[in-house]
Amino acid sequence: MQSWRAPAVPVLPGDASAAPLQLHDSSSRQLVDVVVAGPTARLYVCGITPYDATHLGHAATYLTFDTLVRLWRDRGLEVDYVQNVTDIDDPLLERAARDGEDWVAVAERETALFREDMTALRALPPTHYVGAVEAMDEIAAFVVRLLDSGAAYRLDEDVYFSIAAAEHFGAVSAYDADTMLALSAERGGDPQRPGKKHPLDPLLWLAARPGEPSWDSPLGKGRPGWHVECTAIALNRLGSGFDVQGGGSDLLFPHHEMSAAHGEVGTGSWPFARTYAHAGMVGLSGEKMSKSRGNLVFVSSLRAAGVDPGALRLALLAAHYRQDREWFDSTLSAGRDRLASWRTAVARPTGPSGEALVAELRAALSADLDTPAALAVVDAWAAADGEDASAPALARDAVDALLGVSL
Ligand code: 5CA
Ligand code: ZN
Repeated sequence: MQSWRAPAVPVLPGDASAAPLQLHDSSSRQLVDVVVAGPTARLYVCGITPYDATHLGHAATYLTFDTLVRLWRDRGLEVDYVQNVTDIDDPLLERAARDGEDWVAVAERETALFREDMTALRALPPTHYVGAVEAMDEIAAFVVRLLDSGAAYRLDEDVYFSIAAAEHFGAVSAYDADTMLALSAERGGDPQRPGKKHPLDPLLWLAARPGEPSWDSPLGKGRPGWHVECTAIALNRLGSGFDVQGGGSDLLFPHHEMSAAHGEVGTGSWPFARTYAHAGMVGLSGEKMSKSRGNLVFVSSLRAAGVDPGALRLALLAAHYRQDREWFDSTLSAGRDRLASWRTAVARPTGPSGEALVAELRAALSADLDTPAALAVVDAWAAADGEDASAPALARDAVDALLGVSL
């Protein structure tokens, strides 16, 4: 799939690797040093299911991983960044049927809008942007591999994965059995379906249903389950043991647990990802912002209303990514105020040391992407006086390179 246009990223002076880059790893439930072997960091971020426009929760999650990409780039690393688009799945078909639209048209329109939103927010594009439909053959081939290995089984014409076949099943989320069962039912699983070997076993291939799209494959006509989509797309581009898998916290189980289990069985190697990073949920009026609840604030609506994407970006970065949080009108106005005050500050002829600002920004962001601390560093710089004539230009570059905001 076509990705989107990359914004220019200024190169900053000084030692970008003074502090180790730390992330909270959901699997070990602790902060870990993210140590990249070699010149290229490998990142997989779960992409959208394009049945509706990008809301602020999505945007917050993608900007979290954009911050990580920017930090890696600042450290002189190349980033091999893969993001998928779940452009065939039940929610998409349901929405298209509800609105009397063609599901392909819905997916194309909403994916195009997502690209526009990401471009406006200055998110760095993935190196591989891959739709499930275009990856159909490789996903089916991966399911065949799982069947051949004995880790998958037929139920009627469908194919399921046997979680019992994955030695490390449960290690990604570290959830207990009851939690797993509850989340499976809530998040697209079918623990009640009779005939499965284990209630948690996830669908790998759904045989063609009347009136639904399906694709020819060695498995028969059908379409893939959700988790194996990400497994195949990730492994075929990044290989096993890539550096970070990212997404919102609602993906930890079952999605990331199952993707990792498929990967383990399909490749015989573990871990699938070395670190699992999850962003908290953004809510509105006390509820998770979600399409099914209908309490959405869309990036595109705010853009259409004339909101500066830089203000929106600063509003979204103002809380720590792991914090579940609420969106208020005041969140946006604080972002707007901050953007205005930073713009005023970089328009000054001189300011406090630019080198110190860069070092402090790097330190804050390297500590588990602490964007609130990073914003406070720039606030303090903007509020103080100084004699450094190169500082305003350097501050502008640093805010651009590390926070993605054009001042
Ligand atoms: N296509 C799958 C991933 S393979 C999917 O979950 N799509 S999605 O459109 O539902 O979500 C896209 C990303 O946004 C996921 O990482 C998800 O965890 C995140 N997300 C969804 N809702 C919120 C929210 N309210 N707050 C923060 N992140 C969210
Ligand atoms: Zn995914």
